Amino acid sequence: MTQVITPELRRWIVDQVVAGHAPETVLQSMCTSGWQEDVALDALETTLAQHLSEHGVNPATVVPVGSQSPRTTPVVPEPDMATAPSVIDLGDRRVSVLLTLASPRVVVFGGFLSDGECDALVATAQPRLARSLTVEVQTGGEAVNADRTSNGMFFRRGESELISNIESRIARLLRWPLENGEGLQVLHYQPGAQYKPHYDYFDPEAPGSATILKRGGQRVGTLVMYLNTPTQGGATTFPDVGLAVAAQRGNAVFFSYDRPHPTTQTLHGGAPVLAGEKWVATKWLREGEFV
Ligand code: PD2
Ligand code: ZN
Repeated sequence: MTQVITPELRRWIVDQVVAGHAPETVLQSMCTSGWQEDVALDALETTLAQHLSEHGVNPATVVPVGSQSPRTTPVVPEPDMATAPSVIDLGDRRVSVLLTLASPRVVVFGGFLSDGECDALVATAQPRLARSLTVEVQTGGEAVNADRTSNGMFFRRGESELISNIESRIARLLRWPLENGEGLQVLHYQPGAQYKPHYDYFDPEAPGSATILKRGGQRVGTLVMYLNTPTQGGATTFPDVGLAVAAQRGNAVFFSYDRPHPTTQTLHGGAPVLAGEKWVATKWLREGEFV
């Protein structure tokens, strides 16, 4: 039977990729819903090549679906800073670039979330909060940690339209597949609460890391989004370089680490909240698909 590539299918393919799904994932979905693999692959490649050329990208520079290298996507999550933009247009939102640092790689964004999104995240997270756990690299499990005196919860990836919209925006901003993201975590800090300096990657030498790394490999990037503005304190700090990013509602701080090593200088913490409260949402990005 001949399978026909309709304009609707082409539009669906573009929508999936624009939403941040990896082309390999789109191919998989098409095969699962009955498309012959060679027809699906052809539809995917011709549709994406046409879409890219319409947007000024030379398709010859883009890696075929399924091939490993060379790649045009960055090796770690990274916004497109090629033109040193002051504003990045993500389609549904224009995000400003407030600060960039080369090493450690840190970028601070303004207006990443709307006030409505911040309020909706807090309201949905509040009834599901529990004392924050940290991943225990010794055992591969999770445990209460005295260095982290916040309450938290995880949303499942794509669990609501609100979460999907934010996850898709993160994928577009950081040019990293949506599937490589862990579920969004919301943290609530009361006065005196803090998150002492730590690294977000998993220590490869620790006995529990092998279990953790099975779910998508190492973490390679973090986006901390501020859902409110604490009255005093609560900055995200990078002690190796003396940087403190003030928590301001709607803004976000991104940092990446291309190796699980302190030489990335990505030691960072949440400074104690001195007055008021602090709400953040964190998205951790893995090397591969987080399952
Ligand atoms: O809340 C913060 O500022 C913060 C600081 C350090 C959050 C995280 N790490 C994290 O969620 O990993
Ligand atoms: Zn952290």
